[in-house]
Amino acid sequence: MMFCNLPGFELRRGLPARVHFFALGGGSDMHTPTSAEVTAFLSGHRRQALQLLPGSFYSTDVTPPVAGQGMLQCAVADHVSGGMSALFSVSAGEGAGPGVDAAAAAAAPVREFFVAAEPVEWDYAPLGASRAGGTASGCPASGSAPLTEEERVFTITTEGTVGSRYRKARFVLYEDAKFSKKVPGNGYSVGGGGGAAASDTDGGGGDGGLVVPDGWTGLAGPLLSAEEGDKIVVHFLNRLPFEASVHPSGGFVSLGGEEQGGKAEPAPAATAPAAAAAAGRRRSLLITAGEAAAEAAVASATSSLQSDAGVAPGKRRRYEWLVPEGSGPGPGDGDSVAYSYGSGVSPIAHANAGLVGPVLVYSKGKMTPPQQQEGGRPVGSPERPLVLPLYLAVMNEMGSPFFEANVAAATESAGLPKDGVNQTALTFPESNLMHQANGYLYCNHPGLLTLPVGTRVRWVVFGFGSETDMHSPVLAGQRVSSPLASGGTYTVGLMPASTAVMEMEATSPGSWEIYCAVTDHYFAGMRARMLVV
Ligand SMILES: [Cu+2]
Repeated sequence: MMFCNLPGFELRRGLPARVHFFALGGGSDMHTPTSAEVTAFLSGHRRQALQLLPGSFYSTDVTPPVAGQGMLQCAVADHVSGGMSALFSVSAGEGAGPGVDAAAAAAAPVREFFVAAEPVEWDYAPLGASRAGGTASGCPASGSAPLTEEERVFTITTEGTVGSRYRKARFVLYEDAKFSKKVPGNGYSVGGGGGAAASDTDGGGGDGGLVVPDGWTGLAGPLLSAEEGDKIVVHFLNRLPFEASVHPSGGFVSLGGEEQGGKAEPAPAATAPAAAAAAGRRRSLLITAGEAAAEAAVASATSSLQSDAGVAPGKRRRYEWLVPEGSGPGPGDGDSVAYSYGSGVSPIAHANAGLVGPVLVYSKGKMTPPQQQEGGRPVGSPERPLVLPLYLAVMNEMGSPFFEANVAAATESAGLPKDGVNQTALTFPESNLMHQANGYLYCNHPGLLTLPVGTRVRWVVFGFGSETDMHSPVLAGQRVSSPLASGGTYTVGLMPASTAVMEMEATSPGSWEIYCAVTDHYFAGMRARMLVV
């Protein structure tokens, strides 16, 4: 049944349940069943989403941490729109209250984050050229090449293409409740290069060539990291012209939250882009009646297990989640397991705008978040790897709340005639599908990620999107392992709303690409560059 019409799906708090998933069908039948309220346990791994292909069958164990109502859905965007969602209820069970142990929750260590959602004028290809291509020996690290005609479909504004500049939204990490000082690198490892700001390495300049440029992580939302049993507190400020929220997966238990109006900023003016966006969403090519209905269903099926209350423009809210036992890594996962978060108000549209980030949950005592790496051993060692995001998605700018405003802005900036960018042009839809890695195409990331041989990097890999969003991240030339890559493979399969941790050791000097091995994604620009020295 569709749109949460399935009756009678009931689980019990604290009682493991085995859920059997299977899929049939054709090429569009790739599915990623997921629920924000529970995590799946599969073959020793904790998973945010399962990855189902036609003919595949998985039996997973789930243990709901609290009583209430939850929602299971396929996270593939077109499937959310089509109604592939079901509600379930969790009963309290005998002799147990509906919630978590209040005393234990009160005593849990707190991991605190100050996150704002902000508009940003983004350029997917600020160099206007490609730094992609070549191999270890074939491409100088600083070299760039003109974009080809096929590549320019995504980067140049013409009568039939929007170009590489879009207004977007992103989650930005701040130092404190003043929301005035940004955390360097959006909270990821950053620095090196002999005196760059916020060097994480011992002794400042004595960093042996390590450079992690601030800004290299692009559009990736800040990493929320915690240990199993901790509390995550997010102080959220919405600087966007529309309602937004912070909504994590991972089976976290909402401990409440409150609106914080005291220091609210003036509401962002309902600018022309916002008004156009509101009007335009109903007219854009891929927003169908089905999607509107799905968004409404998602909004109305607010779960009682998870608080993802939306925050009005200019307002603040404190979210508080317990990371319950059972959200941490499984026995096959190593020290940490990845989840992701987005804006629950309109998950698809807001993800297309840019509101997505990862969560890393460590086993007890194993957390070494990058913002706490100082003194002691150098970062990038086996014990304390650099932590960097690898955010792969085909961002559909036609599904962004800023879509109409972006077309209007492109028309104006390119000095096109009155009719401007023609939305019926054959090239138009493709020109709005941005095959980005951390927010950039064709290795346009600022600076150059430079890693001395021996550096360890923990890549937190995540994505979202629709049926085209199956990705195979490759960290070329280096020693790579992942709990989710068995049998000696060097990549992990990444479907929409999936997450993975890939551990890398820089082993081979040269200029190498980080890319998606799906060929059309590769040629459309889903590539970044790293220099191993
Ligand atoms: Cu891909």
